[in-house]
Amino acid sequence: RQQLSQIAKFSTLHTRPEGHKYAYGTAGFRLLGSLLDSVVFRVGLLAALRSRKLDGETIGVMLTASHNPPDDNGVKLIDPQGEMLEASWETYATKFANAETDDELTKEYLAVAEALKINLDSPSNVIFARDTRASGPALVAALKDGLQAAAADYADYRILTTPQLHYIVKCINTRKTAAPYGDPSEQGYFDKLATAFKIVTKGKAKPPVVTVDAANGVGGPKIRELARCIGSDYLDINVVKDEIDAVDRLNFQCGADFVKTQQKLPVGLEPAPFELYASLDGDADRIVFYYVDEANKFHLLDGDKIASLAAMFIRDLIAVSGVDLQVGVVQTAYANGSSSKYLTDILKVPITVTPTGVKHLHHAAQLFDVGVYFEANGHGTVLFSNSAMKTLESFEAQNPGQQDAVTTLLSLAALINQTVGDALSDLLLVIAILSHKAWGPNEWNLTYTDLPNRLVRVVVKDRTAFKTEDAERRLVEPKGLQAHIDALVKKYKSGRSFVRASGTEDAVRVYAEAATRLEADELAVKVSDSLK
Ligand code: 16G
Ligand code: ZN
Repeated sequence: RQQLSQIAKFSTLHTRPEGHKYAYGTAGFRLLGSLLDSVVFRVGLLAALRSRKLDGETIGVMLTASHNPPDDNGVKLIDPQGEMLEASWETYATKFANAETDDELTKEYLAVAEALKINLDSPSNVIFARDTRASGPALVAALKDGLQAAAADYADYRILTTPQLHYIVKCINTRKTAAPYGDPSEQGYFDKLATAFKIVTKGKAKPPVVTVDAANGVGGPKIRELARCIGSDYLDINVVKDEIDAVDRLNFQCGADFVKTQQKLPVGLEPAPFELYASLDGDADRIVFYYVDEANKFHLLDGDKIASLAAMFIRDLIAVSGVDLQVGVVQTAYANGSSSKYLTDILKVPITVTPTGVKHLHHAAQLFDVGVYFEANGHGTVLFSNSAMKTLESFEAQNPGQQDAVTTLLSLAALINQTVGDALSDLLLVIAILSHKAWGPNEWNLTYTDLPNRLVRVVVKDRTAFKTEDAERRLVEPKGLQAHIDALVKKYKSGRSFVRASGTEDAVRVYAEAATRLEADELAVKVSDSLK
């Protein structure tokens, strides 16, 4: 058929480098940009099929390698409601990428179409965008070839943050429904956030000034644009590390991943005491906050602190409004023990713990009326269920206080990008809450004190030998190891430790926390030693 011969023809322009094994993981395909040409072409084919399978709903393709070094790049698919690609399709992605020859590739394409009863003549719609990496334009060309070969209709949204593309995908697919998500354009995104932010903060204390480190990535220009839409009367923001043209500075000694893993300031930043700072990652889907005190000591406000702040605020609004809704929080085993204790004992908010990885947290959060989820690394969002939205929209307030709380909750639902963690939206959420409370970063930090903790990467012979249960908190295999860890943990006040195989690197990770820095370090070392 014509499509198959087109695929075979175009594929000769995007040959697969020999000897490389590709795998579609939690972050899609991610590796050196120079090794991705054939992969991105083939992802174009798969995106076309995915859209056909879903009756022509629009699928997104994002080209980014997030917090990775500048020479890396990556590609991932976005499903119609702005979620991550359905897990069963990850296998097809991996198969396509690894097909040895053009012929094998067309066979795989046909096999998927047949297995899933996809009509190859049906409509197919795909949109895509990229971050600021130098390898981006060439990969866009490869992607277009794939989409053209598979006869898909496509639109190029050029340079966007990852969450902006998730938002636009959802807007397009909900355009004709009873609950359209928004205008499917970048301007629509800015306007939606700006309007919601102004309603939420109206009449409240002037928000704290915030300085944002944009990791020299796509977030820099976007945040400026967003701030311009909001206006300086409502938001006082400085953007630093926004040299997107200096391509080798992307994520270099700055950005959310650097700040979180090194537990220190971006290099070159000279902070004023008790002022609020934030760092984004390279595609602006993660954010962490921090400040220094009068002794110039660094204090990190990570994903756990954001989740706790958001849960507290939403819980209080629900209480004031009198609506019958339950807010819950989803965490992973990496959440600091103090945050879990604060949520459970002080806020009395239920917690679900899931394995690491955004999709697990996202799904668990969907089970609450209002589900707050954040990984400690700063990726997260808040989900309002459909029924919660209906409850809020139809609620008849008995007094102005109730009305105010309901209006704020509804505006929060618009302010928050509910498709995926979004650094820009999360930034506005945090600032809005601080403005309501008339808090600075120090007051926020004082809600609870993190337990000292240590994360160690241990290279082992075979990481697949490490099997876990109970949301990765306990080892089932190697046999006997968990009992040994339990015995070690018992010796430390507020001790907790777990071991899991990394999903992104060939190593296992050991996490330990305890009452003091010394003890947390010692526990981490002892558990690590027991793995060898
Ligand atoms: C992936 C996950 C991230 C998780 C990290 C853990 C997504 C989109 N990304 O990057 O959420 O924190 O893996 O890495 O799910 P690890 O398995 O190497 O510890
Ligand atoms: Zn990212």
